[in-house]
Amino acid sequence: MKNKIALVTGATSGIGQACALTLAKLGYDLIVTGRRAERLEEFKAKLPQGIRCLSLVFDVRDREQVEKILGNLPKEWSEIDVLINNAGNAHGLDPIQTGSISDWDAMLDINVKGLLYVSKAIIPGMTQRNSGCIINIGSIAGKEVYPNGNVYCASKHAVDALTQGMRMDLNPFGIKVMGIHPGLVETEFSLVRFKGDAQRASTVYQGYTPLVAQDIADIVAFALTRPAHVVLADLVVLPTAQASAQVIKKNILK
Ligand code: NDP
Ligand code: 8X3
Repeated sequence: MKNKIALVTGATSGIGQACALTLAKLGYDLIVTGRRAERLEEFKAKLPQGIRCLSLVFDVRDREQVEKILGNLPKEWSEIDVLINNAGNAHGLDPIQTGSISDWDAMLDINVKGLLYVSKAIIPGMTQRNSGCIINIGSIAGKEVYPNGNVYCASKHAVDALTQGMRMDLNPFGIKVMGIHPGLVETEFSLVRFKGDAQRASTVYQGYTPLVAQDIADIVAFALTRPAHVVLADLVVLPTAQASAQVIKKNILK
């Protein structure tokens, strides 16, 4: 019997890569995507034997590319069972009055429109087959707003709304739609947010134990191994030290 197929966007690092590897260990064949081709090649070398992997290099912002690549998958890769919409980032952490429009464009184009473009390419196959599962990686920033988080929070609130909307519209087709909303996870996320400033990025995770990407991957694996009649619809996952977007119990180093 052939393996199920999972497509994971943003599998070049962090949560996406951990999810992809964990799904491979569960026996899924993988389609992994991202802009950094070499990272995807390195990733393939980590896969268990017998797992097939197709890597696709594109920017989720590029609607034409998304349609061309995902609309013309080789036949043996065309029946996608699981879509993990993970690709995304924050760009900047600035008050609305001084924020950069190109950062705003990046967050809305990647986190919201990119997720829509990918979903639009994959959902028709799922509705035709009356089966499938979509997991959208949202954020605590999609449940709360915090100072200077303005547009990133708006983009993740949009992901939350789209997750709920997808669940309703895809309900007649028996397609599971799940929203997983992490709090602070130590990945390349803050490095991207602070434009390569490693010093500033590392301070985000100091003084407490943040989540790691594998914590989210374990939850994705749990969600995907529930029986057919169970959907883990909406889940906020925080490090124990975090009570809300801004309430974090930190050890003050003297
Ligand atoms: P990383 O920066 O480690 O990973 C981001 C991934 O998204 C990379 O694989 C990157 O690939 C991909 N990506 C970014 N922009 C694009 C693009 N334009 N086109 C295609 N792929 C893109 O961060 P995380 O793993 O932490 O983030 C993954 C998701 O989790 C994001 O949606 C993020 O918002 C969310 N999240 C993260 C939290 C955290 O604290 N880390 C908490 C809550 C949610 P490449 O650069 O190769 O294109
Ligand atoms: C990432 C977590 O708190 O930086 O979505 O917004 S946070």
